Amino acid sequence: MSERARVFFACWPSPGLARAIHRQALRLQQSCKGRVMRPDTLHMTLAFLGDVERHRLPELQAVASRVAAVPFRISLTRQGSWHGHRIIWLAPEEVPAPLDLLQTKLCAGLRSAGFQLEGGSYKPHVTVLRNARSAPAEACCGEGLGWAVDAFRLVESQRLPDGASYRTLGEWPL
Ligand code: 2AM
Repeated sequence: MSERARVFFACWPSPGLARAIHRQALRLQQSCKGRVMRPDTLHMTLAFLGDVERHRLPELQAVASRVAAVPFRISLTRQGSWHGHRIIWLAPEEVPAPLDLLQTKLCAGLRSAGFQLEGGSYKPHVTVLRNARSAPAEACCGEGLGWAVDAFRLVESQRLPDGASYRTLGEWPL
């Protein structure tokens, strides 16, 4: 096992919601093409750390356990693309205050523990297609997919030829 782990914090949908997001991804794939993310890999990233030395993983877990945040609901109502239409995502119309606070507190805790994070504004989203060829024709994905977020995870990403494989290193309730 390598001495470094590629890690990030994210919210993970329930299996039922992941299936509903996946169905929307399959609909989008018909026009946008690209590769559909497997239902079990769908997530909304809170903070991406990149490569971290494994002996520091307990520090990440300690930061997460100190984050005080409350559960919240979002509705994935928007769909769009980035990176020349290669990434297709679903996103909430608005960032509710508890999501903003969770992400802000987590990032502040990580930075004060000495971890480096990219700057820039937080844009919560669930990537559903990669290597797509065109943007979604509609900016709205129907009535929206409701998501009651009540936990967040620390996850290790292993990049494999047929997509990423994710391993949960810890989960914290809100
Ligand atoms: P995204 O693809 O949904 O945007 C693990 O790599 C996850 O961290 C990715 O699924 C990605 O979410 C997110 N991430 C955020 N910033 C990243 C970066 N600079 N490089 C790779 N992944 C990043």
